[in-house]
This record gives sequence, structure tokens and C-alpha cells, in this order.
Amino acid sequence: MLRTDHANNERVNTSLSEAPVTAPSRLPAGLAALTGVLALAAALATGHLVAAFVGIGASPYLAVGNAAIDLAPAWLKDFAVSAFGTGDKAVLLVGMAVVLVVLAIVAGLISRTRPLPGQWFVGVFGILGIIAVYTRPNLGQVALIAPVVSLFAGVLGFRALHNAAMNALLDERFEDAPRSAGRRRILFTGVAVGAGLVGGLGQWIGSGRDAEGSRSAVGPLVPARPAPPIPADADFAKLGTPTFLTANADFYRVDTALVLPQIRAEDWSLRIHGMVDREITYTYADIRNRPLVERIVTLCCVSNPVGGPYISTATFLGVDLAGLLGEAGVRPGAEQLYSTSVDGFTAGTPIPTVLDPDRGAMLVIGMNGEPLPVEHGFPARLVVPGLYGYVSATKWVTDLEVTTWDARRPYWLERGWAQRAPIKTQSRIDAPHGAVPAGRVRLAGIAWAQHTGIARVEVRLDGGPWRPATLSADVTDDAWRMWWAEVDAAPGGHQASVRATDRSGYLQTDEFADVVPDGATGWHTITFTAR
Ligand SMILES: Nc1nc2c(c(=O)[nH]1)N[C@H]1C(S)=C(S)[C@@H](COP(=O)(O)O)O[C@H]1N2
Ligand SMILES: [Mo]
Repeated sequence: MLRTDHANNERVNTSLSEAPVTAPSRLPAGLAALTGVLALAAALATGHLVAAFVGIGASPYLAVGNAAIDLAPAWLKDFAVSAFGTGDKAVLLVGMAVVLVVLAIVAGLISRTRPLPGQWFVGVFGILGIIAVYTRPNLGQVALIAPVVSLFAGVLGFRALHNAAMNALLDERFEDAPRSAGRRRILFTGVAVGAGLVGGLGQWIGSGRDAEGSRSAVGPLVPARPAPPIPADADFAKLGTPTFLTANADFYRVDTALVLPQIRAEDWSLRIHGMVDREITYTYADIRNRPLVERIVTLCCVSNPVGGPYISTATFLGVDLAGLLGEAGVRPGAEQLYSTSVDGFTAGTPIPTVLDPDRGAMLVIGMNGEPLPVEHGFPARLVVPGLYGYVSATKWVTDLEVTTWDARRPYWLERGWAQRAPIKTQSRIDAPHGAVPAGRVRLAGIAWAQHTGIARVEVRLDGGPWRPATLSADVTDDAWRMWWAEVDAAPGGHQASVRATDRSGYLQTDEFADVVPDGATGWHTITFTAR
């Protein structure tokens, strides 16, 4: 009872020599598993706390998740986006947590007699964490401190917990059993609570050092050339279409970033280099002090299936990309504007499209009257009307290289998507859903053919004749149009379809195409019941 000055091992030996036969040689399975789980918690929490200071993306858990996103096969990513949408990231994080807890339990169970097997097991995963952080393009060498600390916390924590559990078991045989069990419980609870506090502290500190503070300090961004006012009949929201402008909070989001890149405006710069006469670097102040132009543009994701939700419209504020490139002087032979985000995402946009004065390709710093939201690319992103996001709309952009198609292969091209990806003329039915009263039924929805414009939308019921729909006010060819139409529906089940014709005279094809490699096609058809 008074042997508290003994080292643990000594005490075990003493005990063993006192009663060699009855000494427990193995931890009970539950206790062994708990040892593994608590060591995992200690490892992740300490890594997260250190990451709060060196860049939250260096948190081993998040870095492994981001690496998984980049390494995942294209079919899995496409599935994740279509099945879970913007929730794909939450699904990944929860799935990783489940896998890690299972592995931690395994680490505990293979170490019921000695801590070493579990320590090795934990160590291998710690090394994977270090590799994941090392290979993240946006993290410097200093960021490696986070997974290294995590590795030590895991391996040493595992041994400490294991020894404590062993000693406690021995003590239970030879000492006051309830007191010893109580000590063990206090230690384990302490580690669990401590890990929670340390991880929470990391989260709190990390989010205090983020871009949001810088964003709220940007102040008003005033356009020299504002967008036209939006007429009241630009949407048919009362009939079930989206509003003409999408609120920032509702704007669809698609990206590979598990942790939002945090760049403060004062730390941001954009470098233009490659096949140019002179390399230029712009700061945020350089950009915001130029005459700012506002344009209304509908962005759309190539992963948007027929009838899908990955399309939204905003007023974007920024400067002409052609102007910036003109100052750098694009050399003959340049084909591709290869843009890179701070998190390593890349996109390739055709140079003629970017330089076309009529196209309105922009470097954007504002969205719907606010500085660009962090999740949409703060401090700056690209927007090129008429092209799918993956070939044009790089968020958190920091580097523009003027180059050729052979020299650089952007992120999604490497993963089987097309090099060129103009947005396809499409339409969607938003109303009705479900059951409606029989008789005159109003259909409503959207149609889009960015940078070409919508000329006509038609609907049909149950394979009957096509009837023209009424279009909303024409605001710009770069944005969607809303439509509505009435059909006569007798009681029973019905099918309604929609198709659009754009201003080039092209009638949207009914041929079904999947989203891979360059965007879905086909007429959107819904079913509803008239009662
Ligand atoms: N840095 C970065 N920019 C990115 C992406 C990305 O994964 N990372 N995804 C692109 C894709 S596929 C689309 S559709 C648009 C979506 O922009 P939004 O999230 O603002 O709607 O961003 C583009 N820009
Ligand atoms: Mo996309």
C-alpha cells in the first residue's frame, strides 16, 4: 500500500514473485479494446491541437481524409457526389471515424499480454498520417509537427495506458481491489476527457485563426460597373422555381476540400507566369483597387445529373481576367490557362475563351454584394461564363500559368473527365411534385445555356404534342431562365417532360448521357398524380 515510490515494472515483478501462479497474463478483451480507443483519441486530439497553430489541414485525421479524396478512384468520387451531394464530406469523416475506432480496437486486442504489437500497429497509422500531411500541397514542412506529435502521443499513450491497465489488474489481485479499480477508472476517464478537451481546444484555436475574420474586415466592395437591376419577373419562385439569384448560403458547393482553405486577404497573392512577356504578382489590394465589374452568372457542375441540383446563380464582382493577362502579355502559342488553388486543385481553361472580350471571364472577389464567402473561394476565384466549374472556376486561386495542353494536366483531366467542357443546353422541371388536383396543372422549372441564352422551352404530357412554355424576363445570356406552362391532367398518373432550345438554334438532345466525361444530357421527365 505504501509502495507508491516503486517504478511500475518493479512492482509487477515484486507481485509476480510473491504469487507466481495467479498473476494475470492478459488484459480482459474489453479493457484491451478501450486501451486502443483511448490511445487513438489521445493521438488525434494532440495532433489536432498542434495543427491549430501550423494549419488545421495538418490535423492527421483531416489530412488523411483529404488524401483519401485525392486518391479515391473517379467512380467512387462520382458516386459520393451523386449519392450524398455536399454531405459527401460528412459521410467521409464519419466513415473514417468508424474505421479508425475499429482499427484501434484491433490494436488493443492484439496487445492483451504485451503493449508492443499494438504500439507497432498505432505507429504504422501514425506514419500514414505523416505521409498524408507531407503530400498535402498546401502545407509546409512545419505542418509535419502535428502528425509527428500525434504519432508519439498514440504510441506512448498506448504503452502508458496498457501498463496502467496491467498494473491495476495486478493490484486488484494483491491489494485493495476496489481502490485499484477506482484508480484505473480515474486514469481512463481522465485520458478520455483530456483528449476531448485538447481536441476541442485545437478546434477552437484553429477556427479563431481562420479567414472569416479577414473577410469581415474587407469592407464594402463597390462596383464601377454594377450589374443591371433584376426585374420582378426574372423568376417564378411562387410557382416552384428557384429564385433568380441564389442566396450565398444556398449556393451549391462542389470541391475536393475537406477543410476549407483559410487564406487571409492580406496574405493572398496571385501570380501570373508561364508563356507571358512579364511575370506579375497581384495582391488583394491591387485587385480591389481596380475598377470592379459585376456580372450575373449561373454556375453549373459537370456532375449535375439530368434534373439535378448543382446549379446556382449569383452576382459576381471582380476584374476582367483578360485585362490581367493582357498586362502580363500572353505569348503566341499559349493554349491553356492552368489555374491552381492553394489546396492543390487545378483547372485548365482555353486561352482563347479567357481572352475573348465578349466572354467576361473574371477573377472574382465578391458574390451577391459581399466579399466572396470562404466556401466559395475567399479571397479570390475564377468564373468563366459558359464553362463547367471543373475547367474554369478555381476557388482559392493563387497561381495562373499560361501554358499548353501538353505541358500541364489539370486535376479532373487526370481522373478521366474531358479537357474541354462547355456547359450543355439543359432544362429541369421543379414543379409539381407528388399529387395535385386533376384539371389544369401548372409545370414550372429552369432552363440554361450559359453564354448562348435560352430561346424556347417546351413541355409535353404523357408523350403528347410539345407545347411552348412562358419564359421569365431575359436578364443575361450567362444566366438561367425560368419557365412555366399549363397542361390538362385527367385523374391518374402522368409523365411530364421538358426540353429547351438555345439561341444558336440548338434543340437539347433527348439522348441520355451520363455526367462523365463532359456533362449529362437527356430530357428531364417527372411523374405526378392528379386526383
Ligand atoms: N479549389 C477548388 N476550386 C474548385 C473546385 C475544387 O474542387 N477546388 N471544384 C470546381 C468545381 S467541380 C465546381 S462545379 C465549382 C463549384 O463552385 P462552387 O462550390 O462555388 O459552387 O468550383 C470549381 N472550383
Ligand atoms: Mo463541378
